Amino acid sequence: MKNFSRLLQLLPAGLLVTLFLAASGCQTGPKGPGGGTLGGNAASRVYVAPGQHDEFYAFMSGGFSGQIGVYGLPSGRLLRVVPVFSVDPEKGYGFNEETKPMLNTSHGFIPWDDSHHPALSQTDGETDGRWIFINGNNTPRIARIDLSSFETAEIIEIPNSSGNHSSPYLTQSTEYLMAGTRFSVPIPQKDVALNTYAENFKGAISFVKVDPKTGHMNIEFQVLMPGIDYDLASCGKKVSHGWSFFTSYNTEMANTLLEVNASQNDKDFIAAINWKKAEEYLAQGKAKEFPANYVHNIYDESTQMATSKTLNSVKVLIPSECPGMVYMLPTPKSPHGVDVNPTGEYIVASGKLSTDLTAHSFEKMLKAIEDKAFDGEVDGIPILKFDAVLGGTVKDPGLGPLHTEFDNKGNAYTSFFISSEIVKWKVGTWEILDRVPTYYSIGHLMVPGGNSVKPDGKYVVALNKITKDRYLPTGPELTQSAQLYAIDGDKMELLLDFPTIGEPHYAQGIAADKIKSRQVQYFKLDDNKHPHSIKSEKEARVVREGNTVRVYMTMIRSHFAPDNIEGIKVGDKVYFHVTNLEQDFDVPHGFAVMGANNAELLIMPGQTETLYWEPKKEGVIPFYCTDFCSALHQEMQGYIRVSAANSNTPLRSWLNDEPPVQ
Ligand code: K7E
Ligand code: CUA
Repeated sequence: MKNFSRLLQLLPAGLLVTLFLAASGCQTGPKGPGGGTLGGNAASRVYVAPGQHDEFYAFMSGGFSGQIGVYGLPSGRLLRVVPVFSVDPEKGYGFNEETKPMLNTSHGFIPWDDSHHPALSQTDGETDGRWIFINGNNTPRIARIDLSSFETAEIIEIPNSSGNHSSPYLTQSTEYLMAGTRFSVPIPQKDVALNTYAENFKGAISFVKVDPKTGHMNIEFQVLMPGIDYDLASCGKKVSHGWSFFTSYNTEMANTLLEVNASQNDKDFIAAINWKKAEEYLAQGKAKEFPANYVHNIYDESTQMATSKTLNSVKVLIPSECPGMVYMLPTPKSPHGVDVNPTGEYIVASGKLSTDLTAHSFEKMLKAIEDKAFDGEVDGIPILKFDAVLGGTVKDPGLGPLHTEFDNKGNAYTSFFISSEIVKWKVGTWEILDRVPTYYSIGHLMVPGGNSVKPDGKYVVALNKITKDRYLPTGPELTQSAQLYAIDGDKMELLLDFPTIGEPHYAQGIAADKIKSRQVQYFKLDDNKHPHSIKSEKEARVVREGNTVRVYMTMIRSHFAPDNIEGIKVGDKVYFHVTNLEQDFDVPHGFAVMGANNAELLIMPGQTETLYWEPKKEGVIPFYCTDFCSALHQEMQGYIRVSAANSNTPLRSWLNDEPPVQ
């Protein structure tokens, strides 16, 4: 490591960047399992016997898959993929009429996003198992997933933002989610020359309020920041509750060749925002109304439908008009992650191109503010003196630090992308205690509860960027992967490699007991307020209004009602409103129609979903259940007769008892 840090001091920024790239191309680290360095009992420590449950849930972002992967720890078994920003034909998400509105935005229907940072809801700084939030990076959005059903319940678009990366980071009782913009843009948007960046571009940081009962989100206010890139965030806790911290890069305000032009300054900033102060200014009417255009989608569990609402203004606070609300903490060099330790005192920044890790002290920050220990200002925001806020430095820890998590014994774990390792160090003494290699090139890492006031001290998960030779090759791209390490001893120990869905960025972990007890086993039919639900086979029917046909259908082991339908015509607009009458745990039925330009429906017990279909040709079209639900699952099928547009085939439907033709 010593040699690396000498190198870092000597090299210009552009070359450092080359090192970053090289790290991803030519890893030849020591081998783990198979290479002989793994302790003999590792297998037994991750073994969860058949029929047993894992101890923790791990929620991993899917990155460019736009989903969340749910795994058990320590086994690494994939339990579920929750579709969030991306359509999922397996579950019909984004294909059925009920969930399509979830993906509405001010740009129209968007079937995909890039999701990085899951955040479990917290109460008094501890994870509470109610919801998990996650960002959509590309078209700025935040989603809320209900952890009693593992379904996406709400998505709100973030206006004036672009690259919703430093998001969502929540306060200790989930009062707010922070959402900082990665790209600065003109606010409000307008057509300007790109070389007018310095005068025209700004960065919006949004404060999304969360209703403590329902979890519903709304954009309470935004803070209009200088036009730099806000990379990651973290909220204060305990002593620092009321503040939030955002790393930034590109304080150079470059708009081209950032890998060189945004790596010039010796220090960038951590923006410290006093959101309680911001609330006061908001209450005093200091905010300005800015035009905005954003969409808010909510899934209603009782009607089982999502609806979208468009909003058109947002309240904006301007730091120069709100003294005491924002300060800048100079931080070496292009910091990526910022992480507040469990006591709330230290704000740890991972300067990607810095030789050392920097921890700011919250107490010293308050003192520096009081003493006006300023070193200039930017857009009216005071810049605090670096030495006045510095709490400590971890010397020469490794190369390319990205993120830090904490355990319950006052230790910190930092991921190093270039040197491809996890380094354990002591908060307060700043000494390095241990290091382990990761295969390969770790990004985020996660200790269950590791960003809360009460971390667990058993495991750390490395979320890796590349796997190279670790798995059977599968064409040009190998599986994405994670690695599990034990951290309950003095030395970290590699226990397990396991593949992941999409590219995992951040993850969250929580004791299984906090989630297990909350689970919905089925939806009560009596509570089903879907406007097109039916509660029994007797109500099954087909109704025509002009060329719109609605099929009211039920499903129960092992038949549909009706299962024979006649009188559908070419050019009709057909809606199958299908209700699963089962009232039992784990009995979904599927519904698929030959040639429908759509996905299947996968309907949970007590739920109603709708498939839209436009028949294009005369003939007979089969439909069937896609989920093997009973010994007679294969018999769960039916027929639809499609007649010519001008035919007079009467509209009829039946199950077993064919009605007479009128
Ligand atoms: Cu470091 Cu998007 Cu949090 Cu990935 S980010 S690694
Ligand atoms: Cu229902 Cu198979």
